[in-house]
Amino acid sequence: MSESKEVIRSNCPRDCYDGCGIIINKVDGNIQQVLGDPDHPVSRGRLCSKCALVYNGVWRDENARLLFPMKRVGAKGEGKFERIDWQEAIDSIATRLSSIVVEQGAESILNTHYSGTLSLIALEFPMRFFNRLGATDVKGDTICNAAGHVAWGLLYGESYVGFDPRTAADSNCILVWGANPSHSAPHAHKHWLPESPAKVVVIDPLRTETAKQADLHLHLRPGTDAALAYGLLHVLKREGLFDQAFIEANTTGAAEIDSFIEAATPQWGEEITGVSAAHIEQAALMYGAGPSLLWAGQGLQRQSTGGNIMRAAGLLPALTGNVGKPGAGFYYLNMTPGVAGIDFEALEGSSLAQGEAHSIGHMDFADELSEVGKYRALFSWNTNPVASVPNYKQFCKAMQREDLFTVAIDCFHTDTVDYADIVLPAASFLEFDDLTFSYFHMLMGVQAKAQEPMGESLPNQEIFRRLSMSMGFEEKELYESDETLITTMMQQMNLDFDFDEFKNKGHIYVGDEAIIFYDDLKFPTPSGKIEIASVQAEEQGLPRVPQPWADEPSEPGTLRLLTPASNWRMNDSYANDPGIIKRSGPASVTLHPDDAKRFNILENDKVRLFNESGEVELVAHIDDMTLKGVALSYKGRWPKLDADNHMNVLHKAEKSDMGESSSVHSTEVFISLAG
Ligand SMILES: Nc1nc2c(c(=O)[nH]1)N[C@H]1C(S)=C(S)[C@@H](COP(=O)(O)OP(=O)(O)OC[C@H]3O[C@@H](n4cnc5c(=O)[nH]c(N)nc54)[C@H](O)[C@@H]3O)O[C@H]1N2
Ligand SMILES: Nc1nc2c(c(=O)[nH]1)N[C@H]1C(S)=C(S)[C@@H](COP(=O)(O)OP(=O)(O)OC[C@H]3O[C@@H](n4cnc5c(=O)[nH]c(N)nc54)[C@H](O)[C@@H]3O)O[C@H]1N2
Ligand SMILES: [Mo]
Repeated sequence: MSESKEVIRSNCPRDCYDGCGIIINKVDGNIQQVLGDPDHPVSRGRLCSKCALVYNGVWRDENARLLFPMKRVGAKGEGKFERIDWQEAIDSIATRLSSIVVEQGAESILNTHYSGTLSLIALEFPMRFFNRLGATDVKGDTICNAAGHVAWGLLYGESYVGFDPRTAADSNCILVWGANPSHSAPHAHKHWLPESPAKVVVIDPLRTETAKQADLHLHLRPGTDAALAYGLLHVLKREGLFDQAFIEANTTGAAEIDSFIEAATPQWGEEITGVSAAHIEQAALMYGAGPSLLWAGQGLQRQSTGGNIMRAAGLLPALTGNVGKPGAGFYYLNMTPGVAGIDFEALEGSSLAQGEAHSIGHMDFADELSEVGKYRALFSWNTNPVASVPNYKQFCKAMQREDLFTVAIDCFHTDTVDYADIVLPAASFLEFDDLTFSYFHMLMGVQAKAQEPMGESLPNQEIFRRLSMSMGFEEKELYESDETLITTMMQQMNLDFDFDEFKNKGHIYVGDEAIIFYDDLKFPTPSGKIEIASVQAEEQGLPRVPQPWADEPSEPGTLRLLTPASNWRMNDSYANDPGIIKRSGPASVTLHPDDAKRFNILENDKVRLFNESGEVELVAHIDDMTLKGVALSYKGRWPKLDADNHMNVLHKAEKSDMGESSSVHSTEVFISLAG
């Protein structure tokens, strides 16, 4: 009998800049392989190493996936559950929520969610339920990028559109500042950067693979970026590379930073940042040659003064006129669906909100949860907070409270699931139709259903339709079907074909040509200009202009611990895959050879990292890709797979200067040999 073969096009919905096109090969109705789509401009036939492993590994492994609703039968955190049926699960949640609403109000129900999947319906539709309920939102961006958004909001008026990467063809210089595409955007590292005619400058305390591939790497001391920005501006101004006409027409308050620029000589910059004066000169000339692009990474602002750093880095395009023309611009995040016309407010049902909206930030999450009686229920979906939030020890303790009714929705049996009273199994991106996007490239794609949901798992949106029903909610938006939602979004995007045709295409570009953002030189700030001096900032108790600040070097006995994106894990989503576990090895910390010598540490020694929050034991690696005084350990491991030796034990939950956001890369630790 001949085999029946089928090829399905889809797109990767992970929280990654790339947004790859995917091919799913089916034989006799079963998925054989998940590969990169050869016709997709980003993936070009290959997935990154991690996705190639897990999409052919744990994501399709029935033994690893959550298959049925369950209720807790052991202690919280123990991870012992018993299968129940969907109706019982949904009804028991609805009954409990309803009585909490009556007794204490819906704001005593916490909703934590983030970017486990970025497919639009599974990402946004559940918010209709929580808006209708009136739950307290744990603001997702405070774990990731809120400081940068606030900072560039003050400067440019917004930070949700940057440059269109297609414009790199017209660029002379790309400045990658505090991003590590070799891990966090592997295809941009492999294709987009090398293929652009532009010179590449990387600013990072680590000699990342992207830094190695660059024309110039500024190996700066962490937290000194604002000072470096002023050092670069000093050279640019001295060399006549400021665009005075642009500054006069399109910015406010430039004169107010003159004295800072004047004082920031390359020699001063070298002393403060550790980058040689010669490299500061060279980088400024490369950027100043223009047109130039600035890619500000999310690692850049995960600092105690991350907001000020982002504002200072953002001065470069403003003062050199690298805005609103081909090959020029600034980028932090592209809300591509918004550019394409999709109405986010409608998708997440903002109009269903009940009364005043309540929210807390991630840096307060553990404290808030520890306050007995304040919150009575916690929902966790599209996120695994036990593995990702600061103050790990305190957070786990709070999660053990018997009076906190906890519901976890995930595809896998994560550490967070272990603490749930009710566990609901989520269908994966291979198992339902949706739309996807890249937050870098101007690409929208389909997510195509390639198999039935595993076990009894359901897409997020269907879970919340059922919950709405059981709660007796009547608003019709809570019950809209996936078909209707997709049709509506495609209409908003003005597409002249249907979803079947979209599935054939796989993806579309928004705009036939590179979009030049801000070509009208209008900025959504109060003055309509780029606000170098900001009254809004002053009103928020922030400096009126970006300051040339730099963090003090670490105390002699301590190291600054950076925990950025790993090439093997997607946040904490892939940490349970056997192939990933094998390749990424045991939890380790990378130290500079001088630090290894200073603390008498040899390669592969077991070391103890500690601070007032706690301690962890890791294997030491020695490599001069870090700087003296800087330790590196990649994020995203599951605590339970590493005997609780988790980085976020050491992360104290201190807020950055803006947006109540994470300052995780400002963590200081002591080190000693273990045992
Ligand atoms: N030390 C340190 N900690 C950090 C960071 C750091 O740099 N250093 N970075 C922070 C950053 S930037 C972020 S964004 C956070 C991310 O932290 P998390 O939000 O915890 O990370 P994700 O891997 O995105 O978690 C997503 C979870 O969603 C699940 N999931 C996937 N698809 C679906 C679905 O369709 N439905 C449901 N219900 N679940 C699904 C996955 O299985 C996974 O368990 O971590 C933060 N934590
Ligand atoms: N493979 C993989 N890809 C991912 C993720 C993942 O976990 N794994 N996570 C996704 C998510 S949620 C996010 S938010 C993005 C994050 O991806 P990026 O935007 O690349 O941010 P990070 O990985 O946090 O950090 C990037 C770089 O910032 C550097 N950095 C740290 N401190 C400083 C500093 O003081 N100054 C400067 N200039 N640089 C500094 C780090 O050394 C690191 O190399 O990646 C996404 N893509
Ligand atoms: Mo993130």
